[in-house]
Amino acid sequence: MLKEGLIVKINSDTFTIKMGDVYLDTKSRGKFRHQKFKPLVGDHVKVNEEEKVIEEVSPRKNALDRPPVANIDIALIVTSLKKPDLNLTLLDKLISIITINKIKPVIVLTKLDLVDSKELKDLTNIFSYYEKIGIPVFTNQKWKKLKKYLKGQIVTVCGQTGAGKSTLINYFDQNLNLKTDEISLSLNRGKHTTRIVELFPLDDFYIVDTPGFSAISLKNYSEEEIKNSFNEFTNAHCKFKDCNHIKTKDCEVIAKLNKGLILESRYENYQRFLKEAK
Ligand SMILES: Nc1nc2c(ncn2[C@@H]2O[C@H](COP(=O)(O)OP(=O)(O)OP(=O)(O)O)[C@@H](O)[C@H]2O)c(=O)[nH]1
Ligand SMILES: [Mg+2]
Ligand SMILES: [Zn+2]
Repeated sequence: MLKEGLIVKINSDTFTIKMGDVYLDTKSRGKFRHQKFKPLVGDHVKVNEEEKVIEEVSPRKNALDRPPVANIDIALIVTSLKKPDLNLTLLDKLISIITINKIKPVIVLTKLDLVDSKELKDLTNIFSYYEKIGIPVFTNQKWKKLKKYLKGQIVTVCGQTGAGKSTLINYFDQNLNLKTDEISLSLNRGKHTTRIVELFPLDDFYIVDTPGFSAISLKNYSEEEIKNSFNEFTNAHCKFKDCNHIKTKDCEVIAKLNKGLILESRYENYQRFLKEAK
C-alpha cells in the first residue's frame, strides 16, 4: 500500500518524507534517475513504507532549479546591501526566473546596519522603484511584519551565499537554530553554510532554507518569457505589438527610460538577459 506524504528534506540521495506527524527517510526509485527526474523538496509523493522508496511524484504547480524546490507560493529574494555587496543583476535575474515560474517574488533587504546614511538614500530610491512595479520590499529588521505577510503560504528563500537567508529563518523561529556563518573574507568568496535543502513548518506557513549561489543561468528561458517577466514593460504601448524594446523607433519603454521613469539598471539587465536567453 502506498502512502501520501510531502518531501521536507533532501540530503544527497536521502529524501525525508512527512506523513502527518511521522517522518520517514526514503530513497528515490531508479526509474526517476533514468528519466533524469529528481524529486524536490515541496513535492507531494506516494511512498512504499516497507521498502522506503518514493514510487510516485504528483504533478507540480511549479519548480525551480536554483533553489531546487517545488510547489512554492512565494520566493523571498534575500538581498544583502553589503558583505556580499548589492548585486542588482542577480536580483533582477531572480525576479525574472521566479516570475516566469509563476511564483511571487518578494525582496528582503539585509545588512542595513552596514550601510551609511548617504548610501541608504540611493538605496531607498532603488527599492521604492521595485515597490512601484509591484514587488513588495521588506527588511530583515522588520521580520515580524514579513512573518505576518507569509501566513498560510509555502515560501522559499533564495539569494547569494552569506546574504542572511538562514539568519532570517532563525528570526522567524529561534528554536530552529539554523547554522549561519561569516563569509570567508580572505577569499572574498562566499562559502556555503547551508548544504541541505529543508522545509520547516512554522506556526502558519512553511519555509524552505536553501544554500545560496552567486550565478544562475537564463539559457533555459526564451526571449519572450524574459520580456514578459519585466512587469513594468508589459503594458507599454509601443508602435509594434511585438516590440522587444531594443530599437528606439516608437518604443514606449525606451521613451520612458529616457524620461527617467524606468530604472536604468533594470533596462541594462533586460538587454543583458535577452542575450543570455536561448
Ligand atoms: N551585520 C549584519 N549581519 C548579518 C545580517 N543578516 C545576517 N548577517 C550575518 O551574515 C552572515 C551570513 O548569514 P547566513 O544567514 O549564514 O547567510 P546565508 O544566506 O544563509 O548563507 P548560505 O547558507 O551560505 O547561502 C552571518 O554571519 C550572519 O550573522 C544583518 O542584517 N546584518
Ligand atoms: Mg544558509
Ligand atoms: Zn517597445
